[in-house]
Amino acid sequence: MSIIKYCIAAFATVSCMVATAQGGIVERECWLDNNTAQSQSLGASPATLDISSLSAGLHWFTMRVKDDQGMWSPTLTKAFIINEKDNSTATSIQHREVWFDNNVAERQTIGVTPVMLDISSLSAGLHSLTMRVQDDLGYWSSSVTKHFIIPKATVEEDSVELVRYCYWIDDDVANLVVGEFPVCGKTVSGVIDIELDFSELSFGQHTIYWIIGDNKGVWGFYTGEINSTTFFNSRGDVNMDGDLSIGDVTALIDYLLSNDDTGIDMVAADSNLDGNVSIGDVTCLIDYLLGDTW
Ligand SMILES: [Ca+2]
Ligand SMILES: [Ca+2]
Repeated sequence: MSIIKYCIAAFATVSCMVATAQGGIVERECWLDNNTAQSQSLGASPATLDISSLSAGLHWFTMRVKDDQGMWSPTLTKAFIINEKDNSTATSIQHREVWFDNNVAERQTIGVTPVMLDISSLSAGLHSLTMRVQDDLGYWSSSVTKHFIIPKATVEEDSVELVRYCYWIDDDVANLVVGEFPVCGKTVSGVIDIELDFSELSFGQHTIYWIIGDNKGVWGFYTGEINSTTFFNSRGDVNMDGDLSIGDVTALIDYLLSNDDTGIDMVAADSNLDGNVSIGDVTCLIDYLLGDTW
């Protein structure tokens, strides 16, 4: 219902703008789900609209106004979703799963935290770790993903310590990111846990480049080379078909209504990167499809 209130508020804004420009609004009408045959007249805003007969799912609200010159405004359409009633009474976590590098097929069941994960088989480079939990009603949580880098070398000079890193994506060297290691030392073997900012990265294939800096002020000391890893940013590819389309919006809405994640990439579904899969991700996905930017 709050979406409707938002639509009405937008309607009030449009009404005000038109009224200012043209001298007054004399008629207002709206309709649902592109059904112009059943358009309804509205009173002056704020107005209320009865949506009690609508089923759960995605719906569309469209409105327009007419000024005292007889001119109709352009229509304004907003999407909204009516959820199934949530009768959840979950009380505890029953299962926990993790997987590396979006490889959901090889996910592992883990026990109560803290747990140790074997990463000895992972190659040097960029990796991701994703986790989710299931409650006692059988519902899975949204997945949470962290990225990390496994370095590939050690240094031999005793007085040198590796203290910092920098990385950039594709050819965007101008916006490279520099940070310091949480733990410094002669070697950085193991995992470097770094918060990588992919929030504005477009859908598709990218390459991340990184170098390591030592306490002598030298970058790339230990190998003298720039490291790189090519990866695919699948953010928003909810149905996992390798493309970003309206089909992903549909798949996301189906998941929100059914809570069935079969065939759903829960990591990619969190398109607004807030750690949850919700209606907000639908909006974010539609905005990206329309504007080609996150
Ligand atoms: Ca897709
Ligand atoms: Ca989200």
